[in-house]
Amino acid sequence: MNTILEHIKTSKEKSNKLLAILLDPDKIVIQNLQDTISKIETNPIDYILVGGSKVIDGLTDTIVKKIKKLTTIRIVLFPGDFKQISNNADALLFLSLISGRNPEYLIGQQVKSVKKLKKTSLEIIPTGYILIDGGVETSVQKVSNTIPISQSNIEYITMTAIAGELMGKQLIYLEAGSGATEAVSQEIIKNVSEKISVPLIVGGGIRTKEQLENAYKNGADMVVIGTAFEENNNILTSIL
Ligand code: 1GP
Repeated sequence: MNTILEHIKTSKEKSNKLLAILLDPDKIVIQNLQDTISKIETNPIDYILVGGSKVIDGLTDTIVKKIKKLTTIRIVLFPGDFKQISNNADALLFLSLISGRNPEYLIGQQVKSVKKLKKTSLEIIPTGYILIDGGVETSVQKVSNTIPISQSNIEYITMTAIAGELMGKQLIYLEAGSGATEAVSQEIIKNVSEKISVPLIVGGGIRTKEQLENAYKNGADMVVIGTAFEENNNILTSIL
């Protein structure tokens, strides 16, 4: 099987747009997990992302193991903290919050994860994570103690993405924050996607078919949906 990064890159070359569902271990109702996963499986979902800003120790690993038993869809960790790294997933978005100026989330958490990563077979994908103002103060902003970039500052967002690519990031993730009231604008997605050559992930506040299609049309290679699915497990049928 291709690595996940190879699959994302090949999909980009072929303009096959990808969709990932984000499950936050902190918000999952374990008793409903089987039903949640079957709702994901009946739709063309490429990846399950698992992660959250505040997750109690050990819970991510427990949830990942349970999801693995229920589906063959590959699991990609999207950790808010190095303690969320689970060897039972398939890959790790090795995030660096390049929009922020907090060294802890630029390099500190990554250093803390090394002991674990040295012993793992997880596919590690260097990802430049860019937090953009999504209209509300999101958990990422609070936990990382960083300031999101204003949606009006397109040039700065684009330069941040380019700098990320030049630093060797294999993916760029434009994040409006979970539960954002304002998703990343079409203009931002278009500008960034035109200026970088690595695949572009977009997430935060995407709830409708129109938003999803617009993100794809403007150059998102993969979209991540969390809150909308969490609030209504049947939403995918109306979005896709
Ligand atoms: C959050 O980008 C993801 O990190 C998904 O955001 O929960 O708003 O869909 P939502």
